[in-house]
Amino acid sequence: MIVLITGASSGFGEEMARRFVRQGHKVIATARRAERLAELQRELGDALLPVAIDVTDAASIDRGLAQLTDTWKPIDVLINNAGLALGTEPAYQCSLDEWTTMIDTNVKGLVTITHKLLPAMIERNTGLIINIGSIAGNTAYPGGNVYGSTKAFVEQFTRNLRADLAGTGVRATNIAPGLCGGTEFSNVRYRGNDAAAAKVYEGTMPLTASDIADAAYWIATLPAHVNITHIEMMPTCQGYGGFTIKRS
Ligand code: 8X3
Repeated sequence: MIVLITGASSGFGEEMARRFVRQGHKVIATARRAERLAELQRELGDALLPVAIDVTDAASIDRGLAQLTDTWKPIDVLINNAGLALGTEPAYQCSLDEWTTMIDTNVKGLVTITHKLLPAMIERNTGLIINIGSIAGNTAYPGGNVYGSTKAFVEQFTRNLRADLAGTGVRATNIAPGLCGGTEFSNVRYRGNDAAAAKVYEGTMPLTASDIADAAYWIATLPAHVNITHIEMMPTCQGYGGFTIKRS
């Protein structure tokens, strides 16, 4: 298989790249940070092709895809992993710039690269798009505001892809993880406040990037007639809360 992964310079993306390469597949690892991708290639060898792409910039996606030689062009799996959360403040205290950054990456970036790769999958009548969503796309929580909404988009976009793709050989999946540690996710969300980020995982055994890679690899290696549409993953220490009622 040839697998293109966005946001492959760290976290889930990096771990998924390792998983697919170690299982004998080829990975096009994309991210903005070219030096991190080069490091990953030194670790994994020539089965990993580093391509610097900023998914928020359509021209950058075009430039990256134009670098692919014929042997790398028939992409079997697109993993839309690039994404981020910024902040946990209530909506009325948030920065519009941060909201826009999340929408640009989690929504616009994801649909742009999908739009560019989907026609070739349809033409070959085979392909799989794995979108990385979040439990925040299905469950509202204080401070989730735009982050959760972008992930709700990912959920519904995946379902709507299924609606259009039924009867073609192309599959689509949303993996929606809950609390997941060992990545930069919370450090980014808390804007570099590593102590606040670490607190998120205190006293828990969260999911790890390896757990997400397990799910992605399982989904990608199922028989061609099986489509996992949505998979929600939580660590066993996590569950659902109730509704909030503020009483005066
Ligand atoms: C990551 C999970 O709970 O921080 O998407 O929103 S959560």
